[in-house]
Amino acid sequence: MSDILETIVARDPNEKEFHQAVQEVLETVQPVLDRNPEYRRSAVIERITEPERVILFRVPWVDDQGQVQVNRGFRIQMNSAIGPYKGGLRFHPSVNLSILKFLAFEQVFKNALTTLAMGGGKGGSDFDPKGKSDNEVMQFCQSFMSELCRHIGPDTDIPAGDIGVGAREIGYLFGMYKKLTNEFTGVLTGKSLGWGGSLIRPEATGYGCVYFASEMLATKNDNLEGKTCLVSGSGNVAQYTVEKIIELGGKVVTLSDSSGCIYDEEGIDKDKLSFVMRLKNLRRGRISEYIDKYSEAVYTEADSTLDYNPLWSYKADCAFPSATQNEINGKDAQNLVNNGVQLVAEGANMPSTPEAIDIYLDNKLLYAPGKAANAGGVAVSGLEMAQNSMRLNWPREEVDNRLKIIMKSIHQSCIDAATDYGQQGNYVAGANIAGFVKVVNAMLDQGLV
Ligand code: NDP
Ligand code: 2IT
Repeated sequence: MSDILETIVARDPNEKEFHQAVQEVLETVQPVLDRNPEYRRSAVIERITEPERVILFRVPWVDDQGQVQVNRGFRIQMNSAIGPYKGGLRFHPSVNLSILKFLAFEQVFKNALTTLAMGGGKGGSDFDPKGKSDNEVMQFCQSFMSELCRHIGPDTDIPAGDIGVGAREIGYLFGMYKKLTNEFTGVLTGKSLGWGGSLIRPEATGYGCVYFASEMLATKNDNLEGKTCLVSGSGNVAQYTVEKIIELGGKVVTLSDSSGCIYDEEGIDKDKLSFVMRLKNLRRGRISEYIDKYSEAVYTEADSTLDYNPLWSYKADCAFPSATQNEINGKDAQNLVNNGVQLVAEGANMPSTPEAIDIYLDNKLLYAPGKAANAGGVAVSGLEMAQNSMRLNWPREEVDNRLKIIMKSIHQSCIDAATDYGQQGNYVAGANIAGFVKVVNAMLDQGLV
């Protein structure tokens, strides 16, 4: 297997996030390959690690000063064996091919776990929406969609949100797609409720992650009531993770953004969460403003000279990383263990480094990798597609119930696949193996395409 990874690294030596995601999957699916020699003969690893198509394009737009700006746009159409490409768009200055390939690769397995018919894709731009006016964001989104529109469609590729892409951006992207194609179709998910969106889609990733955590705790006859929880980030995923933890009787004591983190020993209650939602979603402010309103909380500025993140060194029972990739390193993971954390459920994609994951597994934590724990978001996107196709809207309870059933089913698939391959309780192995087998079998059925 290491020879395949070596070839992948040699081919694209600068794609370290992609290599990290591939390495984790390759290590855990080795026993599947050993049991199925056909997989080797059919070069399934070489095929599943190579995107079906990579689209890279120029995105020119005019800022409010009349200055022309140029960003780079991407769409990685990774794998369509079990359905049309599906996955979010990320707008963040750090976006590059490596980050989007890792996200698209993870998406393939995640989508397979949801039980719905969705292949994997991811896209985005190095455009930074922070500090831009609504007009600038619209100009950018329209230019971005003027190229992307020819590559997507409701049965081909259905983008959605991710970091930096929320309801506002989806609205501008959808408007431009509709104008250019003269079609009102479910080509994007995460739409607003009045024009094709699904109830529970905004909540789905955070709620789903907490449902998954509850399933893991239930295997130990435990639940979230009275548990102290660390949550990172303060965007879409973090906000609804906090909302559901509060509802289930847990106490959340941290939130963050890229500038720093807050610690509120009393717990972030419903009122404080409403303040954070208004601050982040309407005013687009910084989390540091939390302590102006709630002076009992402490704010710690992010410090890139530190080799750990202070957010992960508070005493707690559970951790829900919900910001970005590699936000928990080995030292952070050790801090979590030393401070009593027994459960890590990843709302973000690949937030833990390989060293951190080893520490969770060595210490027998209940650890849910992102591709299982945060699959609720894309799952409800799949339900949004289904509603769009039927031209119907399901009520809130119906979507939430389906989300619960899907998260339960993903949890069970992880347990079953891990057990089948002698890795009881290892959700990393379980998620990778269950997703891999489903996609690879579909690829083999469909021949060499
Ligand atoms: P948002 O843009 O709503 O929020 C992102 C949050 O993470 C912000 O608080 C942001 O802070 C912080 N953040 C982003 N980049 C960094 C960074 N490099 N360093 C530190 N903090 C950072 O995004 P989402 O909540 O939608 O996404 C969060 C994570 O969840 C991502 O990993 C995403 O891939 C994943 N995810 C999202 C899903 C969804 O449905 N939205 C579904 C499944 C996974 P700041 O404002 O300072 O940038
Ligand atoms: O990482 C993810 O699963 C998402 N950003 C959501 C993708 C989607 O299509 O809803």
